[in-house]
Amino acid sequence: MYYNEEFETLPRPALEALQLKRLKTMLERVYSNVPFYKEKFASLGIRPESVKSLEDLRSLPFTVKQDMRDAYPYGLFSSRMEEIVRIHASSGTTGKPTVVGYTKKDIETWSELMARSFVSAGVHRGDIIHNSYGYGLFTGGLGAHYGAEKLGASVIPMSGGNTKRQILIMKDFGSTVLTCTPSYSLFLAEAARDEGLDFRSLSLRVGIFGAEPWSESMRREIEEKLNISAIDIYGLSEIMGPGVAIECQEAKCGLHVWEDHFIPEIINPETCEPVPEGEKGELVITTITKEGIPLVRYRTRDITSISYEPCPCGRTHARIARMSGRSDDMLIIRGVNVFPSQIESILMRIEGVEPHYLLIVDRKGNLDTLEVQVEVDERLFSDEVKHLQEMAHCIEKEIKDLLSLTCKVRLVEPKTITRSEGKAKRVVDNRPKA
Ligand code: DLL
Repeated sequence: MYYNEEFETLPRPALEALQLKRLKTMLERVYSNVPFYKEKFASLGIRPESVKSLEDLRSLPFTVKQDMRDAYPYGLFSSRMEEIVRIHASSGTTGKPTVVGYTKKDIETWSELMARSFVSAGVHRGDIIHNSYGYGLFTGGLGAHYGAEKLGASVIPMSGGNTKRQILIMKDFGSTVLTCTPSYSLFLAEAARDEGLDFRSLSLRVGIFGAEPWSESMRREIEEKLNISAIDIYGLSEIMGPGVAIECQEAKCGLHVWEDHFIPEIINPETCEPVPEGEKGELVITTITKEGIPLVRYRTRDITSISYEPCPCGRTHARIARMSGRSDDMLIIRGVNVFPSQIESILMRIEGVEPHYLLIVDRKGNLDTLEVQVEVDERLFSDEVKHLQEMAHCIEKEIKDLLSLTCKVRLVEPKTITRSEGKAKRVVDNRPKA
């Protein structure tokens, strides 16, 4: 089953011809509308018309998260603000988020790609989609929502949180599809069991999980505990949001990248040279139809491999393997993207806090936990305990305000945190590996 059979099964020569045509149009667009790209291309002596084949893409410069930060908030937009109908944002590396804008056409494209993704996962009209991705600046909630409506399924806009209510609604409304982070699905299953509810008695059939790394063993656990088929979906706000790539229910082996809208490349993150098909490297994506904020060779920092082997489902779009890590230090804790530098910038604003800290990430039950250990001025320890508690709560609140993430702050005496001789070790991640 396809949503858009013509494009999903386009023979590769036609698909590549379409990519090249769209790539050229996109390059013209950013060259005339985005000074950042005009200057970058000019400094390398490149003009949009220098790109004559898909291979020529390799001569173009990369775009990185820092470029988006430098252009904060709207500097990389390629449409006038009058054309932008939606704005989303995700974590930047320090205080400021990365901002993306969508034109009406971008929202239509995104909705279609999410609708295709739903069908690829085995979802159809008549399904009741329980959408527990967060609604808001995060792209998960609204991205899945618009795709579900485009498909013509019924969507329940649950957003995250309030687990007991989620379970009640899932049961009473007869949800057949669950969309949320993989860890939250297991949390829901556990909470349901505590309520005396067996997931097997529900109508749930399919789960579409992403926004954080997960593993094949986690898939097995989810499929067993929720009695569903679990599908991996990938995306990132910079490129669009959820629905950049998804597994098909037929093969569940690699995620099809919607190549009529995105050109994927895999590079060695150190040398930036392309790696051969099937070998692991960093995923780089060029958007070829976006209007609001098209990106040339965006370095996602996600590690995967690519395969152009035909797939039993009949889709001709390349498949990327399940994400196996990142080439930077970004953590994903309960679906929230966290850079250690963001927490550091909060800590360093607080008087009495020393520049020595450690983030301890763990998994209790099925939920990620974060403890922030930080050294504070010795004198604080001679003060009343109340002061220390107040300070810890204040830091917890600042982190919650910036990242929407609940954590535990533990203030420790100077020299408690082990010093490293080389690069400081800021993170201990005790979660099971993907
Ligand atoms: O997480 C978009 C999304 C929402 C994807 C819902 C899937 C489902 P960001 O908040 O910008 O966007 O985070 C993007 O999350 O670069 C990956 O590191 C990670 N990520 C997303 N999907 C997966 C996945 C959304 N299926 C960052 N497996 C990406 C592993 C994933 N990591």
